[in-house]
Amino acid sequence: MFCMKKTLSGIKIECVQGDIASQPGIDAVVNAANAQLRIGGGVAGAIHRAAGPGLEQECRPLSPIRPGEAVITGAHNLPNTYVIHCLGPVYGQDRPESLLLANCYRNALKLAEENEIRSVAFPAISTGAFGYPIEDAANVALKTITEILPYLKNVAIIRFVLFGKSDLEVFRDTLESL
Ligand code: AR6
Repeated sequence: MFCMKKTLSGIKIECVQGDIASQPGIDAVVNAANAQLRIGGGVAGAIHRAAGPGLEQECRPLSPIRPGEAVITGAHNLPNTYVIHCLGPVYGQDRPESLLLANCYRNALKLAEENEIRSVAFPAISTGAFGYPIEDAANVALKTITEILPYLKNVAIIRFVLFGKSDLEVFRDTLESL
């Protein structure tokens, strides 16, 4: 099932095809959230459905969040310990998009470090309902985390979970080129 693994600065980067709501063995999964941190479509729908209504309850006092921001909660019925909720930029609307998308990855990894999290799984934030082109989003995601890797003390595994095969291929090719 694993499509690609690469170790950079001692940290394992993986790209896999799958469902972000079904990642046992990973400490924290990242939600491509909406500002209200409510159940939605795509990743947010899958995460909230699998986590159960307790997740929305825990999220309520933490919302709204702004593009690029991240907050952390428990994972409820998901097979993980934490959910890190990131609000990606709406492509063509929240500007500058690449900075706001990079902030999602930076802020998510900052929370992971603060909570002594060892493994994190990200979806391709903003590339669904928010319309961010997948090649550009893969570049931002992988370049941003590569810059941060040397500073990570707790996080040892970063997994990208891509829903579609073509999205996986884009992430894999981008990772290979780093
Ligand atoms: N696991 C992994 N990836 C998935 C899954 C899944 N279960 N489902 C979809 N994807 P999106 P956004 C892919 O729309 O663009 C929501 O309604 C999908 O193919 O989930 O940040 C929220 O409520 C795409 O490549 O997130 C917000 O309003 C990527 O994950 C809004 O959409 C992100 O798609 C957030 O939009």
